Amino acid sequence: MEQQELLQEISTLLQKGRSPKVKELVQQAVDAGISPKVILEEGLLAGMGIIGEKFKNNEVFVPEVLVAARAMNGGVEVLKSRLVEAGVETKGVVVIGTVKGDLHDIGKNLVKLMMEGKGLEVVDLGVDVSPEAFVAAAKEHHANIISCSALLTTTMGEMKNVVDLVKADPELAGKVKVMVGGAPVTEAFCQKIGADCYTSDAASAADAALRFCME
Ligand code: B1M
Repeated sequence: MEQQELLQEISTLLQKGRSPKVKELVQQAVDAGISPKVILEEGLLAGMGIIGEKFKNNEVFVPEVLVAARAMNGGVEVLKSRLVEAGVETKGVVVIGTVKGDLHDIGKNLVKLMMEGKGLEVVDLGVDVSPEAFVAAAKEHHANIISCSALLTTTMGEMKNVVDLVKADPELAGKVKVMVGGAPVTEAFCQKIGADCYTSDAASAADAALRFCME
């Protein structure tokens, strides 16, 4: 199969939620020498983008989106070791999670992967994480950064609660940076809530986190 055809097939099968087949084709693409970044962006994320549009237009519903998400995670799993450089020493600690009330975790998982690839230790709190849990974990793990993901306009406000709790805490204020991201989040929103950094994608989130840890 040609490179473009293979990437197209990965996107199509992801949309159909065919997880084992997606994994198989991602492996085939890796073996064919296609870069993991291209496989991620032009195969997996392209397919997820189409599902997102169809979801918005009520052409597909939650069950279809869920199986597509599972296939996306399956594909990312195959790419994982190639996106993460092996054996890099820890350069800082990041506590990451999807905010309270929000169950979307694909973007958050990508951010985690990219940060690990930069040699950062990432403590993943999962989804539906309360501001208190972010703060408690940052203290427990002596984190440099709290990284919050939100995919819903109804949950992104939780990021302000995280920022406010950090600022009110003498142990964390001025020491722990709060980074925010996710589809509805913007630079303007980041500034409005007083967070330290917004990035639009996982790779730039990892670059920014590393910069903070090197300061
Ligand atoms: Co949901 N969902 N969903 N969903 N879902 C969206 C977000 C939506 C935009 C779809 C739509 O209507 N077009 C819409 C939100 C509308 C809004 O708020 N304005 C929506 C809705 C409405 C819902 C439900 C309410 C649906 C319902 O039940 N009626 C429900 C809510 C559940 C809840 O959270 N409480 C729901 C449920 C679900 C599923 C469970 C079915 C599934 C999630 C499965 C999972 O994550 N394990 C799902 C999915 C998959 C989506 C879409 C289709 C895809 C999201 C995704 O994974 N994208 C999404 C539509 C869309 O976004 N086009 C949609 C791929 C991912 C890589 O992108 O997460 O944006 P993203 O991450 C990017 C960047 O944003 C950035 O890096 C990544 C790329 O490099 N980034 C960060 C992310 N986090 C970061 C953190 C950082 C930095 C960068 O920190 C520093």
